[in-house]
Amino acid sequence: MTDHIIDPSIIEAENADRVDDLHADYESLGERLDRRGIDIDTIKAKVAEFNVAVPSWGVGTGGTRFARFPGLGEPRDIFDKIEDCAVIAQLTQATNTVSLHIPWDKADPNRLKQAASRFSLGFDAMNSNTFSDAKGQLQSYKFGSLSSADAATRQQAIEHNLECIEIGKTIGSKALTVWIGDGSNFPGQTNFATQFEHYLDSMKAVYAELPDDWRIYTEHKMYEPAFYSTVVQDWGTNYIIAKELGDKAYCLVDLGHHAPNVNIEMIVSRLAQFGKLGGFHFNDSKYGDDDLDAGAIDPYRLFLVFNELVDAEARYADFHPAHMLDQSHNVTDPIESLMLSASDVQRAYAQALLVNRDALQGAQSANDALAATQELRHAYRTDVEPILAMARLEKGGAIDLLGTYRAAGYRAKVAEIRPAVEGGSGGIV
Ligand SMILES: [Mn+2]
Repeated sequence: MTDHIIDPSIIEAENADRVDDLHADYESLGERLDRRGIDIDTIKAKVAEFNVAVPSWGVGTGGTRFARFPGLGEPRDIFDKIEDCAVIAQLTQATNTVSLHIPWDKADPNRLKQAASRFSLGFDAMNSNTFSDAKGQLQSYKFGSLSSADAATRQQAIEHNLECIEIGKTIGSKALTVWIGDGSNFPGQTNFATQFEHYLDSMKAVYAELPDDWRIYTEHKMYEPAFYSTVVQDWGTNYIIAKELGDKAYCLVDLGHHAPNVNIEMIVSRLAQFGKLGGFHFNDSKYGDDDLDAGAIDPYRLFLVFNELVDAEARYADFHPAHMLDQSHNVTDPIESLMLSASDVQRAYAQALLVNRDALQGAQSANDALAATQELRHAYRTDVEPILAMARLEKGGAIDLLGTYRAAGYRAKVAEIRPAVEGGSGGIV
């Protein structure tokens, strides 16, 4: 029995106003796809199965290094965050797991499990934090953590990651994501080789304690908070790490962690080809690691990433990368942003499923560049919204995500019981 935060009768009433139009749109799209040899129900079934994890820190209002402007009714703790995640899952029917961040979300693991299972939510990857100092910790991470020059600091960072695994084991997580802020701000500040050696040794100590049915994801990022060099700066280094650690180690691709204009979809293809693509942190960016909503700036790039994923799905056995949103909401209601982002990730997947792979391969073999790229653009230009909405409707979600969420008045209701806060843990990772 799943508890519902939004009264299902509100969703039903909102859907009732839109259901006739949706059926007409779905039928019309179905006819057009049929002419292209595509069965709309097959696409819808795949979309319905697709899930993307919501990060616990995403439901709090984000901020920049300049300021943070709190929103109304922000979650006070992890249990409020789980309720916000339950709202997103209820309306989108596309986000059935939550990804926790330790120590931000530290609580009795049994209570965490109980709170999530009330809403039929599971837990995605655990995220460790050695990029900031937790209250009362003995060693500071100011000059690094897993790669620190100081052995005691490295040991503390290893133990923190092991604690994340322990918590994860209790709540049913199956993965640990490690992102570090380690690097340097000045040429000469650190020795690249020594620092990376320290990092690898520390990660090997963490990997040694990873349960057999777990995966460890390492996340690369080219800059920030270190501005001259970072230890895990790009996919090449990330691939080396995954190879050094072993079969349970995979690379995680955060779309915002690359230099502008980098061909991320090709990185996706390379990592998939060599069995080391672990998963994604979806977001969008204009200038750097902006953490804008997925699909907000360059939806075509998101589509091209999914084009590679659909290709890889058919090409490789046992291919199941993890999907998570990782974005920061500075000027929007985080629930609204996360709902629409989950939907936009699903949209890119649905569009990628429409690509005629045989036609594409034929054009590629014939060196017909224009026909090949037209095949992609044709799929991308198809408005798949009726497929997404129908998948939601059939699972009890909302045809119109934004309209239904606003009609339910959730934010105003929680604002009455959740006092306004300053600061908080909405961050960028
Ligand atoms: Mn990330």
